[in-house]
Amino acid sequence: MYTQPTDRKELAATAERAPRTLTPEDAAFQQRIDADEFIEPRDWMPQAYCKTLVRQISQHAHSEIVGMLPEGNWITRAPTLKRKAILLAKVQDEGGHGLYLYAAAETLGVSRDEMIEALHSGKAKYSSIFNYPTLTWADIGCIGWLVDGAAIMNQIPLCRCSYGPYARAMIRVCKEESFHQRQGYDIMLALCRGTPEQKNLAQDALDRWWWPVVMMFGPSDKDSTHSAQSAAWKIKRVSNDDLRQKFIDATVPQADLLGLKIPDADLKWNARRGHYEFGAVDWEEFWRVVNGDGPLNRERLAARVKAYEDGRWVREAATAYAAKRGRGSFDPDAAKHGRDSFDPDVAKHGRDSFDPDAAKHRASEKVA
Ligand code: FAQ
Repeated sequence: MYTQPTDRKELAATAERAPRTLTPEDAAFQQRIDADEFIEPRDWMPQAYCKTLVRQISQHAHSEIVGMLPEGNWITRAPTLKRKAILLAKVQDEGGHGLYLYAAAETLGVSRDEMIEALHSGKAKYSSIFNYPTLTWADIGCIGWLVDGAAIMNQIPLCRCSYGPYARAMIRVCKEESFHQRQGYDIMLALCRGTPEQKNLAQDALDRWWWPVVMMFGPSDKDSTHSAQSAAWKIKRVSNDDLRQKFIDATVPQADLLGLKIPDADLKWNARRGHYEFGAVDWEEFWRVVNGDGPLNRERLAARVKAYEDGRWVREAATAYAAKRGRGSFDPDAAKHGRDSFDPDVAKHGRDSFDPDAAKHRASEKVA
């Protein structure tokens, strides 16, 4: 789907050292941005633009993949078969989002291995929200309702971001997130219409998730290091604080409908501003979690590293198979276009040596 221009290989590494004087290329690039043109992988771009995108898109991809863990924790314990099937599909969707995003970042010349290494070594960030535990089934409702709700609020403007592959990936992601948000709200609705114990579970989950979700939008605009430049490049179309406000304005009526109380004593409608006022965010907690010391940071990273190690044999087998077929490495593009599509019969019985006996046996299996 995406090409990988090799001349970008060094861009991310050298961007910070690049002089910040405005060259004619920089000016022409900014004109394209100002004219709302999409920037495509083979187009000229400033090194710092490339580096910012690699940072943001890869962190976004890591968030999707790490984000599978808290909900994955409940697949075996979903209360009904229907809820289990829905949750399985949702968690699988998040894995898919991670893959679109890694592919979008690869168009900038960074490899999947480099990105995964940065995640596993703790160098790359992922969203703070996924370092909190899922203690009850109501937490799964809150993740869909609030975490996916916040993710959509942040990602809809990204559908118009200036980098084409990222913007296009976001369109599909947002459609799926919108379904995820509704399924979360549906869980909350069922709990709030249930027994008093069920409603208490819903309130308890909201009490624990509300502030971490409010923090998800990132530091306040005055403390945000990347916002000004990202806005100038139209990577960011709406600021962290504006998105946070939009999210709170949209979510308070939803909580009212559920009959739940948002855990913020300072929350009140300001008719003059047309917005809700809200209490102070605990930024110390935010930075503690971002910097690796949240409730489950270590467990989340350890789970990702283990999954990577457990899957090593699959990658090795795919590479060995590709080498046997005359290529050095597994080519996902070829696999997608069916040139080497997986054939379970061949995998089971081996293509290279024809064994008439085995063939006869297979035929009789089919007849029986
Ligand atoms: N967590 O200068 P800014 C989802 C870092 S997807 C951790 O404002 P920027 C789907 C930031 O990286 C959720 N770190 O940065 C799902 C920077 O550090 P750096 C993820 C954070 O980039 C649902 C530093 O603070 N979504 O939930 C966070 O301009 C359910 C300074 O901040 C995206 O990634 C944080 N919350 O704005 C999956 C969307 N906030 O890199 C499963 C794309 C900030 O200099 C289940 N990303 N930091 O070391 C963005 O829109 C932006 O990157 C922001 C941050 C808005 C997150």
